[in-house]
Amino acid sequence: MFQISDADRQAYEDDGACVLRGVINTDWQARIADAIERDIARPGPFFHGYESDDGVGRFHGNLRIWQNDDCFHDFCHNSGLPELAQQFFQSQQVNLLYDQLFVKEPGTTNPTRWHNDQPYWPVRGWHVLSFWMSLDPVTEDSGALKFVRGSHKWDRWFQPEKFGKNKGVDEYEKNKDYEPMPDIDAAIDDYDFVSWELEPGDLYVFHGLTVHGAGGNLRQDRRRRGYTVRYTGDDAFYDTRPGTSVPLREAGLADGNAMTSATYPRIIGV
Ligand SMILES: O=C(O)CCC(=O)C(=O)O
Repeated sequence: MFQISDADRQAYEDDGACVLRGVINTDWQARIADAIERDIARPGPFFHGYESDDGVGRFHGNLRIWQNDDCFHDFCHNSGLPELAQQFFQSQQVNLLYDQLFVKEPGTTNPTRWHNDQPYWPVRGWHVLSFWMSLDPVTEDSGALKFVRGSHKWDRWFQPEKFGKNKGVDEYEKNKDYEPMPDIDAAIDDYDFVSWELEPGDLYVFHGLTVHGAGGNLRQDRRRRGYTVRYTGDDAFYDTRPGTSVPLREAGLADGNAMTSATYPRIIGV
């Protein structure tokens, strides 16, 4: 099993994001690449692709795809990612939150707007993270993610907004306790960022409250097939606050419940 170092865990705790190299083997990469093509050809019920900003390229988004495809199901449960999440959380239990695709085809200029994830999710608590991988090399000009260093500790909950003109589900209620995302691009020198280029097999690891975004895929020679899997640990509880993503709500859970349910299966622990 892949073992994280103390430095990895410290970077995740301090900065809200870190990178792990060479975690996902080529067999898994090939299987996920095939599963992505299946999802693009026949997306499941939570498809939320975005119109391209300028009519060029294509931005395919979809979530909870593990429930629709055996390969994603197997990967979320049996690839070693739950054990990796456990190492970051130092937790007894790990639950799957959900998985999601962000495929930017060559020449898709749509940026991924600055946001933090946990306001979109019906979860409170500290043990909430994402692993993000790409089946293609990722460079700044193909849409590498950028993270605002330390922003997970701001305890600021930014109002979810759509990532673009959408096809499919993706609408958000207003939550009066959320605040609008500041115009980070207009004050770029005021922020400290971390970002990395990735090779297939590498992972970004980031906290649910870390502010992040990405440019478009300006490359003509390369796709950016981003796939992310999110997990929770002991300190994570179902939260019915308004503003969260409707497809991520679980009718069977009440406010404050442990996450474990059909939608958020317990993978490690009892
Ligand atoms: O891949 C992207 O462009 C966005 C990814 C993202 O925001 C996330 O995984 O939370």
